[in-house]
Amino acid sequence: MKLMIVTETAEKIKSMEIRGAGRIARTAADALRLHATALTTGDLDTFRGEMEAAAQVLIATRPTAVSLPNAVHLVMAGLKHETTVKEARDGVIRRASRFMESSQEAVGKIARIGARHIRDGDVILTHCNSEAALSCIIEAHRNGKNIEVFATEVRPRNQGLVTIRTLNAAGIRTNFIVDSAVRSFINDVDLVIVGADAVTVNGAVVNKIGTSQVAHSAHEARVNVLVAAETYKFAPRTILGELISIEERPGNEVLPDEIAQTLKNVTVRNPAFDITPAEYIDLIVTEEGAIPPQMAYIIIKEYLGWGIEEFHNAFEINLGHEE
Ligand code: RI2
Repeated sequence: MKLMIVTETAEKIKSMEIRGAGRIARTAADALRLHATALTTGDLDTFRGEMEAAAQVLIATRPTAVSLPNAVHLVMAGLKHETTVKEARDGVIRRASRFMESSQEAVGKIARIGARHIRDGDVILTHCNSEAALSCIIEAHRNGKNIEVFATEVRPRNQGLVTIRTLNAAGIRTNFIVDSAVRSFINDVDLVIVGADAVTVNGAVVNKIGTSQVAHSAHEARVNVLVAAETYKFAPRTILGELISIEERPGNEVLPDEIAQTLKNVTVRNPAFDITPAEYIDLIVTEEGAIPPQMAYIIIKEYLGWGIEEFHNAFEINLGHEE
């Protein structure tokens, strides 16, 4: 009963009713805030245990967007030092509220910084539906720049529809294309702008499946690729060489079960994300400024507070003496 808000939120994240790396993170933080508010126990250990269980349920929903565990850890940080239930509850509420607010502010800052990299007359291509990426495009349009957009369809979940509705409402001239048409139009494009679900320490960007093909085409055509990503999308554990796991979603998102069942030799594969190497990315725009992808470690260390030495201490890793 007490976990209701958490399980409901988790279901909505899993089914993608709530989607987009930033929104997933804010919604998870909010669910923890509401959960802490609803917990009636007077026992600190029970409170901590209930919060930890809720955090695990939320983190387990989707494996790729690092914004989710980063947000959950931010909200839960401090819980082990708080000494009464009231202090712990107030702490969770304060940290969750601060995260939700700063996450929303970050998108506004990214919009202002990203818009500076868009020139009057630019034709921009975007893939999937990223609040951070669209905010840059809309800000440039608001600044009076005459821009035009190519937006992909984004099979199989069609997030491109959300993108074109937003661009249309903003009054931006938009071309809607199927995913496989990117290379046919790339020579008409001046700049690619996409979002991110995760950024690794070596500057690789994990984003909606197809992003690496878009970036590859752009690289071949010498079109710049800009990634709009809040700092909480950077993945601290990649410092340890940990890989980002790529979510594979049900095959029936791609091919209806009635058809798939008649094709006994066919397996439908449906990875939701892919990885674009740093060499295909020109700039990552964060709320702290625009950086080349090779500087990702600075964001992880300076803004998320995770340096290699923290990992060294936290996990007692004897660097250089690993088996
Ligand atoms: P914002 C989305 O994932 C897309 O891959 C998008 O580029 C990324 O999150 C970032 O979105 P999904 O939830 O946080 O649609 O910029 O699988 O909105």
